[in-house]
Amino acid sequence: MRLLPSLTGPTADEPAAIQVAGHATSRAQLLEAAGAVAAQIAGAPAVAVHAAARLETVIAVLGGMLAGVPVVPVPPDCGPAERDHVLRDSGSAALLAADTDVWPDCGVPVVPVGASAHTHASASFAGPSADAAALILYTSGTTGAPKGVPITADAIAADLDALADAWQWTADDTLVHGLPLFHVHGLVLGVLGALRTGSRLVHTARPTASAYAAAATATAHPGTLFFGVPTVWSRLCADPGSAKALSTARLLVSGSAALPAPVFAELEALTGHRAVERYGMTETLITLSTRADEPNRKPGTVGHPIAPVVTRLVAEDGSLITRDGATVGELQVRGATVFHGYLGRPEATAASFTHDGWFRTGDMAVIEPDGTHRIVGRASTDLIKSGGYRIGAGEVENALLAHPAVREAAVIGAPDEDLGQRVIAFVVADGVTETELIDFVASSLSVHKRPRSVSFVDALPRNAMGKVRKDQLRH
Ligand code: MCA
Ligand code: AMP
Repeated sequence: MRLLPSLTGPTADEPAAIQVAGHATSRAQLLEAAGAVAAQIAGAPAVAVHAAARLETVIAVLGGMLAGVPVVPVPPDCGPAERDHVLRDSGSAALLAADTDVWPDCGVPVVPVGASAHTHASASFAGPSADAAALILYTSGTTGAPKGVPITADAIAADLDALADAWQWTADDTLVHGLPLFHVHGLVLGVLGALRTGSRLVHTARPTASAYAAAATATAHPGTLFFGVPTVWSRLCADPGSAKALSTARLLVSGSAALPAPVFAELEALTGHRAVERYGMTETLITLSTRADEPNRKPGTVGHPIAPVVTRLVAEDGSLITRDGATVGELQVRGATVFHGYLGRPEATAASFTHDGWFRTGDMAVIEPDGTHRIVGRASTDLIKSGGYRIGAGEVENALLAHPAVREAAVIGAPDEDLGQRVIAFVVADGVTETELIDFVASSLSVHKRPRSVSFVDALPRNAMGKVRKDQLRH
């Protein structure tokens, strides 16, 4: 497949080149198993994948891509409300899963995926065409249900090649991470990145400190390149014995949320590494990064735009902000890694691009005179980042309002040492407990979207127009 040349490249037969949650395979066997999947789904308009952290998920994603069918990874812990929305909205004709008993009521046929399937069919599939959607990833907005983001093979290739250059990422690396396989970080960078560069992959199932330490000290092919969200790095620092094991690594890379400066410093003290920090979005892939060949990487900076991308800062009145290292503006980006629009949402697409074609990230940033970028926060408080997950306040509010005891609901992100932000809810409700409401959200959406606390109030603070004053909500 053009996007993933390492599947048939010189090291394709290396046993155990790809390891996920303790199960190992060669790239050649991965391709064989993916070919068996592709043969079953060829011609489908889109196919969903039950994206558990297991080898079969990688096979299913590759199978869809091999067949040129857009792949829609679905969080394995998501409840019926979120799952049914994603399946319906994406037009998925089938669900690929290791376990056929999963989601028997999901409304589409479940196609089993096996790791040991053999077929010679893979050679007859060309893979995704360069400008068609290879993946459709669902991501939260400030209101409503998650939106589909179609991502082309061209955008993925451009992003991965630029990151390989920035991070000096080669086939000699062993990439280690344990991030979820339904977002850009874990799936595009963490799986397709390894398969494009030809590096080995060790996916640890969960991104725990002990699992990262074990991969760093493995006798065969110890990890050289480690990925994590800031919560992963701060939890690693809380376990100094494990953290020290990563001192033999080549590069630690942080992203998906801001890496706090004290965590950057602690990580350096324990491992000797100044982490590379990079910034991106589902809609744009990774657009900014510090570099491996820039040893004095500073905390709080996300470097320069990667090669296929340009950026600008824009003030509220639409004027351009000069790169003075002080003035904050909205970061806008354009280039080969940026998507072309949300699936079936022309209004949302129109709102997210400027009239002259720049994508409005909604993130506020500062650019130093030398072009170094710093992200200072988000324009809207209704998009919450918790443990690196993007969570829309509106989606959680709607889930709470679906409970018969809840009359009003407001959700915000509160600062949190461990998660960056934690989802907290304020409700007007009778005859229901905090735990019942948390469980209700956890079982209708993905578990990570659940409020960590629910406060019962007599009324929500509102302005004269009736809009909730979220600035007046305090935990
Ligand atoms: C707790 N659990 C519950 C409940 N309470 N389950 C059901 N109902 C409840 N009420 C259980 C869960 O089942 C699960 O159990 C466990 O609690 C999860 O705990 P939680 O505190 O939610 O999470 P965590 O395990 O501590 O997770 C921290 C984490 C995670 C590992 C850092 O947040 C994570 O993986 N984040 C990565 C997000 C990411 O990849 N984002 C990238 C987006 P059990 O353990 O048994 O399963 S892409 C992006 O942002 C861009 C492009 C970029 O720049 O990268
Ligand atoms: P998602 O669409 O889940 O990929 O989330 C994208 C959002 O994550 C961005 O709009 C930022 O708010 C945030 N983000 C990603 N990387 C960073 C970073 N290095 N620093 C600060 N925020 C980040």
